[in-house]
Amino acid sequence: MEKIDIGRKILSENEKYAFENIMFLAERGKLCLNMISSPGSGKTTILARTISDLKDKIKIGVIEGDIQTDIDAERIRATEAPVVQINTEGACHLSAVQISDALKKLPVEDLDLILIENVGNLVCPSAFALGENGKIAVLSVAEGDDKPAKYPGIFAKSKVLLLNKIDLLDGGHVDFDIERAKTDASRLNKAIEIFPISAKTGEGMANWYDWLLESIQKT
Ligand SMILES: Nc1nc2c(ncn2[C@@H]2O[C@H](COP(=O)(O)OP(=O)(O)OP(=O)(O)O)[C@@H](O)[C@H]2O)c(=O)[nH]1
Ligand SMILES: [Mg+2]
Repeated sequence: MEKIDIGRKILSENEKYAFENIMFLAERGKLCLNMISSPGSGKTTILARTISDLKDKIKIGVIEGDIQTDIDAERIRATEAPVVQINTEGACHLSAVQISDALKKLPVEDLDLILIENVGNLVCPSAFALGENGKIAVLSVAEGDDKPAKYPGIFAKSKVLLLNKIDLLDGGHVDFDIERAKTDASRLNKAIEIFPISAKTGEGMANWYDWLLESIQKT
């Protein structure tokens, strides 16, 4: 019986669109980052605060990925940034063809930066290239400091790790050893930049903004 390797074929189709997205962005000199984390680690909160805090410096467009609803797109719309919502209707990750369609709906020429919020999940999104210039992993201190060791894929592939919700460390509400998370992530990925932040209080966000502005300059 002939063996059909369906998994490989789907990935190849995704890679084809990812390559088209890479070309589309490169021709226009635009930086595009793919934000990945578990549900609720604070992706949308980080995006909204980043847009507001940098509004006098850069124009940011957002592609929101969720299984259902446009709740996150509404939160981004409140910042007045252009946003496209994608509903995957059950799929646990965004795919490159969805990003290709979304890029056509954004005013890309007017933007300095495109941020993609992937479907909340530490596993599948890391396996599907979207044509982005880099992945940004978010891990909140409420999730446990063992996550880089237990879910290595995303930490191995990301340019930046945002350790969010550090405000919760004050008062001992959660046990999270920042040094352990940093050591484990750096062991998986020597180049990863790690910024402890609180999207709620703004603590540490300046380091993330400096990295973003420098990366836009280099693109
Ligand atoms: N204490 C604290 N809470 C935060 C922080 N950042 C986000 N939150 C809260 O965490 C919850 C989830 O935040 P979201 O921004 O919706 O998380 P998300 O990663 O976008 O979630 P999904 O899109 O569902 O995957 C909200 O109640 C936020 O107010 C933070 O730095 N500190
Ligand atoms: Mg969100």
